[in-house]
Amino acid sequence: MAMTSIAVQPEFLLERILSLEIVRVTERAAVSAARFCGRGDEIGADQAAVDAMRRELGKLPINGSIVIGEGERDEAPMLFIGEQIGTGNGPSFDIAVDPLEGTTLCAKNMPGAIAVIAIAESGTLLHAPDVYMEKIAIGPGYPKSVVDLDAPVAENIVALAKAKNVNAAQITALILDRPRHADMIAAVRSLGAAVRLITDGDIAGVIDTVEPETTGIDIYMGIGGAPEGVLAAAALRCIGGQMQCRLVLDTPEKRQRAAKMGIVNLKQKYDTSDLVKGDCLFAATGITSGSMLRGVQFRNGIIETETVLMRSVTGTVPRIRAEHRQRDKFQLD
Ligand code: VTB
Repeated sequence: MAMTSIAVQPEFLLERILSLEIVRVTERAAVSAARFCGRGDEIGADQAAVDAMRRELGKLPINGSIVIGEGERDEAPMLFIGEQIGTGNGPSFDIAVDPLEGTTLCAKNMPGAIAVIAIAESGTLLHAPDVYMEKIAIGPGYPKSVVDLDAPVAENIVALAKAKNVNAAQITALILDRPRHADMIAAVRSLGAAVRLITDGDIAGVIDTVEPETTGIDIYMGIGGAPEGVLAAAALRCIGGQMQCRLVLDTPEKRQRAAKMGIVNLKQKYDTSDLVKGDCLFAATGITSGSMLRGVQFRNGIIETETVLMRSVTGTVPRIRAEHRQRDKFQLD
């Protein structure tokens, strides 16, 4: 399909055409991974999601470059950082993917596994190595920098409560349940504030801060994966909210990898617009049902998916619940 045959002005290409295309990409990955839900096979689930996503991405009429993927070239055969993707016939885009965010959630059939993608103008996504990242995120409507990645935890909670016009005890922080966060969790609780712990899935965790009335989450804090950080930033770029991050480059080897990817200031504190510098699209399809998305349902020959799509240009967030009757298109065995 030649892009020129479609009557859309070039400036709307990203938004109008690719938005539906990327829904298909995450749907396919989610359905393929969903067949592994609860089977205890993390590797099989991930491979299925990667294969399906790679197959669909290959059909897109773009010059895509994987900026956030399955890993660095030497460790990932598919969707590795730097891989060129798409038909090669069309506009250039940076692509960030996490075909199966929450591999363990899927293998154990626990809530919140999702298939995720973000597409942005070429050269606008941070090329982050697959290392840890310190993160702090809050929803929209607060003054800029009301919380700060480098401020003490208690100070951030108190500042956020003040800006929200509530007591610190009414704040809920979402934190990955890891030993490395023990002090952070204690600091939040020492103010009487609540912590909601998650075992995995901090892309959804960051997104949860955008609608505190619905999710009950005011702030996300802690150390998670850098790839997940860039993907979460793409979502916030579309739907609002603030995020600050810093790569954790605690060994010479990691610093070298970061430098190789063009990161000059290894201690840089990034905000959303440093991680995603231009317009972007973000899509996520549920694999297992979670707070954000319903998981894939297989019933009576119909496969049901739910996808959330976000566009930075308009801030529009369609939710697409699809009933798929043509099972063949998923190439399931
Ligand atoms: C988080 C979480 C992911 O990795 O980024 C986490 O969002 C960080 O790594 O779902 P550790 O598990 O090593 O703490 C995931 O759990 C994916 O593996």
